Amino acid sequence: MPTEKPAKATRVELFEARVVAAYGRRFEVRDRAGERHAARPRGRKLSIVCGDRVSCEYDATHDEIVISAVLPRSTLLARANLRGVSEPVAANLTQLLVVIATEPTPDLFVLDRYLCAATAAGIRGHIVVNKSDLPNNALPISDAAAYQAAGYPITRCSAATGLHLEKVQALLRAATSALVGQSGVGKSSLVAALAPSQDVKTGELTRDDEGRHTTTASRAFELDANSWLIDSPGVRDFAPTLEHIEQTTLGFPEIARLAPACRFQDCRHLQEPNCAVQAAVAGGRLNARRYESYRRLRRLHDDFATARSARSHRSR
Ligand SMILES: Nc1nc2c(ncn2[C@@H]2O[C@H](COP(=O)(O)OP(=O)(O)O)[C@@H](O)[C@H]2O)c(=O)[nH]1
Ligand SMILES: [Mg+2]
Ligand SMILES: [Zn+2]
Repeated sequence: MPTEKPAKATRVELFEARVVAAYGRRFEVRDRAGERHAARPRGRKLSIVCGDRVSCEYDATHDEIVISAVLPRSTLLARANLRGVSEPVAANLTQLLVVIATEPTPDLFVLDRYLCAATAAGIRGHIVVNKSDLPNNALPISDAAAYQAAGYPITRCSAATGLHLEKVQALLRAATSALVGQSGVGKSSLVAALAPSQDVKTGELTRDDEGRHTTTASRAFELDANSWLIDSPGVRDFAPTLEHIEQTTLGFPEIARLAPACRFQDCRHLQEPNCAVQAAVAGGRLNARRYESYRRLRRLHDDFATARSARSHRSR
């Protein structure tokens, strides 16, 4: 009678960790004891982003750490790629700090789209106006008033001089926040000022087209036991994924407040008669630029929907 082979001793240790850096398909995880390890995902299917909590296995045979599973996420910030397909950006955020500055000139439409993405993901959106030491105001009073009326708080600060950094610090307490925005607005400078004990420079640095240094990866920094700050690479443009967004208001809080007074429940607030949103724009009660931003996002949404249905027809 053949004797059963003894099970081969596979020394695999399991542990939980947080993803603190993501470079494409390479990751860095931080375990409960605070140690950082390089890790690779098991298989191609796992979608992993900065901020994720993951189960890891230490494979002693190959002396490597493998991410075997992603634990359930409380929130997921996503963006739409050029085809309108959703791509995850960061997980488990409670707050999105969209940074603008005098330099580079703010694109308020990009700011709006970030704020919509935050709303769609159930994350608090907050505007940070950095480089407030410079003479030009990055956010004119009328625009600032429109954001405040919509319900987005604004904090003006300077990473360079330290002006009002204590306000930003208070904002970050007991939150998992991400800094997003155009390249060069000062996101990495803010992280360096707010998390001085951490080596912010450890992020991979490359030069962009204009020869400036930019971080190529998203990195999470632990501020204290329950406060995390994620620095993300600069972007030229950002489109929110529109799959989870509220269809009649696209994540604009001030439009959501007006929409119940529209004649049609599914009013798109474009040409429809008896539309409370169009009436508010005409009456000066809704900021015209924010409304234009809504119309542009609506157009993008429709373009994505058309492209999606064309693709599904072709694949049939
Ligand atoms: N005047 C001024 N310059 C700043 C401030 N914060 C950052 N900068 C500069 O803006 C440039 C871009 O900063 P960086 O942190 O790399 O921006 P990021 O691309 O958003 O991460 C650097 O030259 C910084 O020194 C600020 O508060 N005031
Ligand atoms: Mg940076
Ligand atoms: Zn309407």
